[in-house]
Amino acid sequence: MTTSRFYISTPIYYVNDVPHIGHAYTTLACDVMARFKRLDGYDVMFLTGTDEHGQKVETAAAAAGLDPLTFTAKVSKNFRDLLPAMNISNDDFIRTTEPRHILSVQEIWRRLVANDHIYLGKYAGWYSVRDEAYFAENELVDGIAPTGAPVEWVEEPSYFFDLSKWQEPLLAFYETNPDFIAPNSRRNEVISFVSGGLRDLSVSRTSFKWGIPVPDDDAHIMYVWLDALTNYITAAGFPDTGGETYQKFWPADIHMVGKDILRFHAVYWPAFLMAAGLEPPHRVFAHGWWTNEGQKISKSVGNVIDPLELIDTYGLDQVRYFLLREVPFGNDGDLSRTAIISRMNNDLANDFGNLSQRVLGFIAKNGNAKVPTPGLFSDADQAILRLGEELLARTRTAYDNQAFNKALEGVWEVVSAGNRYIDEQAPWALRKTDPERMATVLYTLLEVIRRLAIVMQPVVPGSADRMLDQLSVPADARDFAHFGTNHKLTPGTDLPKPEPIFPRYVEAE
Ligand code: ME8
Repeated sequence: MTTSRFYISTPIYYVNDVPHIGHAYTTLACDVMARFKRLDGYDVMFLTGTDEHGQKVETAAAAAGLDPLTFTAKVSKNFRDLLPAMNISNDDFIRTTEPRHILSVQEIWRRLVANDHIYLGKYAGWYSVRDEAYFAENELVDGIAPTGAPVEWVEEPSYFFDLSKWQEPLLAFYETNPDFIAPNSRRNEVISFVSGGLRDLSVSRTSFKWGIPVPDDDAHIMYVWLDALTNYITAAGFPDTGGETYQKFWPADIHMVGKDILRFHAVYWPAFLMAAGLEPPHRVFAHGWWTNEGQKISKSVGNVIDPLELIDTYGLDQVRYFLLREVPFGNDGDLSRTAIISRMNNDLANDFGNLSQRVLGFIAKNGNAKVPTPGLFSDADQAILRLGEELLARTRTAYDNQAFNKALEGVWEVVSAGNRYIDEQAPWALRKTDPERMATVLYTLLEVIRRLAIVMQPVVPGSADRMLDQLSVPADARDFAHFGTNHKLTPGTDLPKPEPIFPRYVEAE
């Protein structure tokens, strides 16, 4: 049997600054997706990394008084260090200054030249260093880029990629691959942009040096987006297209990106790949942006959110849960203190945490600290067991659409049903009158909690693990192959002393 594979990537982050909530968010979404697929039996490759060339990084290095190599190594490390702090399970970390990547980008270039898609000309127009993007005169709004970034006039010899010829092939590609761009609203946006016509794209620069040299013409370095996008295929082993990794993992399943960089991924990238005779990825998913207490996040306002500080204040799994639960993935969202505390206290502490703590605490006190032995299951027991059983398939459908909030809403329906069930069945009242029935109710609840903890692993890996520890579920029985009734809890198994898993947020005095 061949295992299915799943390749997911984050954007590679510019090393001009420290990591912020935007970086943490994209990486987290990929992590949750990667963890889900691993638990579901896929062979997963999860890639993240840093984008280290271009004018923006060169300028940041100069401002820090460092040469670009020293500077990029230092800042790239900050991004790498964020990963364990957020419990990110990436399989690879790519830096665009690595030899494997330089080799790969130069090979892509050679193929574009060999296929006659690159020609030498002269660029004269506006450039935004902040966006690392070219803008036409008629795109400017009051003399600045539509993104709000300042632009500078650039006039220099440049190689061009014949993007104008790719309008029809791209539209045909979107048509035959309706799932390529998600969510759907973004797909329409891209189609309408491409339908409006495409201009050839300047793909080299001569006015600065920090980039990958154009093969056979050292006066030019490559445009940073051609360099950066190629990272996804470098990590899949390119140029060795016969290699095992390439054969297995390319084309990628999902490039996760912020909405601001969708055009590069959904227009330029498939055009470059098709022009080089390579397959485009399966899907580009554009997520929305966070505001901070209702305000746009920006360095000049000084309201940039440090993900490490957030984790310090509220806890890692709390932050992971909040970011994925609060807004439909793809929409913009607001990060507010009240909203985080409410999710933390209501959803995690009162609903989910309390369900497991009530049941495990009661068993520890009244059930010899063992998995109870159930009798016959009543209709009510069977109904809640069935809800738990159906949860995986429902969650899988949501994950297949990157609808993380929907997946979590589905989980919480079962959590609420569990809390209602325990109130209705009132095992504490059965302790004296009908201990056998009490055992059946508690066993039913433990089975529901086991299922909840298994499907929650991708979002709150640490907490779900602790919950499964408290249920004495062995480490090798926590993947989705062990979700079913065949792997239900064994009566008589010893249970450790339960500890609360999701603390309430208490305001400091
Ligand atoms: O764009 N909310 O790098 P970058 C959510 N190097 N996401 C946000 C955000 C916010 N407030 N602010 C920024 C680059 N982001 C390129 C990518 S890939 C081949 C090259 C997101 O460091 C933003 O949408 O600027 C983007 O996905 C990422 O954070 C920032 O990436």
